Amino acid sequence: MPGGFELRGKRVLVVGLARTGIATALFCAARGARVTATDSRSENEIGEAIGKLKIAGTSLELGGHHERTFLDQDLIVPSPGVPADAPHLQTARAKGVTIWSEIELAYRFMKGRLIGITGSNGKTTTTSLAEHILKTAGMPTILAGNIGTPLISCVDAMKDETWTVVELSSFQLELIETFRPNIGVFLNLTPDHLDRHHTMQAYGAAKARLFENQVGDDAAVLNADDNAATTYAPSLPRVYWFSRKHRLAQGAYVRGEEIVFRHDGTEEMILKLEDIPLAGAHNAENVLAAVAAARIAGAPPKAIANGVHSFAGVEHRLEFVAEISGVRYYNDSKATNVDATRKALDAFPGRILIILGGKDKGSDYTVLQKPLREKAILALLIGAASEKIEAQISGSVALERAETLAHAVELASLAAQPGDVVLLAPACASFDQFQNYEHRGRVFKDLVRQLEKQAAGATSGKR
Ligand code: UMA
Repeated sequence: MPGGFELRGKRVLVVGLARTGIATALFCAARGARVTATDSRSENEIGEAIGKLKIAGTSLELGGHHERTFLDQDLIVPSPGVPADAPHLQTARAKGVTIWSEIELAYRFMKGRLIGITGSNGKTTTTSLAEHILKTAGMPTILAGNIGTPLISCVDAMKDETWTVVELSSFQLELIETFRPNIGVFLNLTPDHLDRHHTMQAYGAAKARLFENQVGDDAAVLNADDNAATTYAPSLPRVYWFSRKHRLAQGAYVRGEEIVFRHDGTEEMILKLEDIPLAGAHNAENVLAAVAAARIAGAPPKAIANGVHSFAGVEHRLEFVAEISGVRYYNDSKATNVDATRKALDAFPGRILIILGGKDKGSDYTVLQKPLREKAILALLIGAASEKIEAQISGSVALERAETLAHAVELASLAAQPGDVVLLAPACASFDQFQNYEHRGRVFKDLVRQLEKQAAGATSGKR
């Protein structure tokens, strides 16, 4: 499907050597490119992956970036975590050096068909669910992208009949050129990453590049209930919608107690709302989006219903961890922005002890005041953003500065009563205290499991 690209003999600079950069550097080296790999971290900080790069013959520039290295290239591939307007990239761009994100490079080597899913929230759940449905329907699938597996590392496994379902972030989409999903899904747009994109307009525009190269038979799927996202509907012949609130001419929506899909004037019943195994209204939207994408891809209604029904949910997304002495603990570490936290609060009837904080992304936490007042009984603040969050939510809920996640879990377990919910939904990035949100979620789960063991020990001791 894509236009291809000859890497042999090309000078390629890979910036940032974590998951994306390592995979990209190895991919380019294996195809005969002259690869330089650079990272602001030192060799010791990066760890053992450096050995693989050395074996692959990659030149290394570690502990910082030099402008000269950026100018002397045919192609630069910055990792998603490297700002697209970083000074060295700007200088290279001005000198005419091509700068692509890893998904653009991967796209040029891909086989099969592609479903791309973006949005501020729900991406991970929708991407995992859409892939699970297609697999249930017997279609060969690959799951990749922002969800944690760089797309480029999956290219060699793709065949002509493969459906690759890829979660896409604004950081990845802002540096594409020809990247074109056969089905593009835009879930919603709420404030996030404003420290990187600066304005909502720039953030929305980066995400909307999803539809930019679509043609002919390609399909765009958008959320009819999200005013911000609807403004990005492209002028394609095949635009589909999904909605919890409205009947649609084309797409997936809720009719009474059922989800239906309407296409070319025909309405098909897909599944009952009660068969959705995920909590929260936002998850109903994610299901509608995944149903629409899967149906457009050709999955039969029965297989879609089976796929939704058998979906076990996603780690770190409103993930149930344990019930200890009548208190339920949930890990929503993936709630890295204010809107995701609002939705997490929404998913429970009340009496929530919430853990908030981490690395601030320029967010406005005042919008949490109302849901905290209505749903939470205690907010435990951790990490670098504690002071700002405290200033912006004080008065809406009882607050306590816990500083660390371990202390927050301990305080929550002491304060909670049977029937309460302890929820990690921090509204912030994790990088001040953790490697990433997955690490934060795993640490939370370990802490809760320790509590569980202690509680079990105390109970058996009493016998
Ligand atoms: N670095 C530099 N120079 C810089 C900045 C960073 O060298 O100026 C280096 C860092 O020292 C580090 C590396 O770059 O070694 C980090 O790169 P990265 O943050 O892109 O890390 P990856 O492991 O490659 O993860 C990226 C995505 N990260 C981000 O978008 C911040 C992962 O999404 C994604 O899963 C992975 O690629 C595979 O595709 C994470 C994320 O937080 C989950 N995404 C955001 C979100 O979901 O909200 C968009």
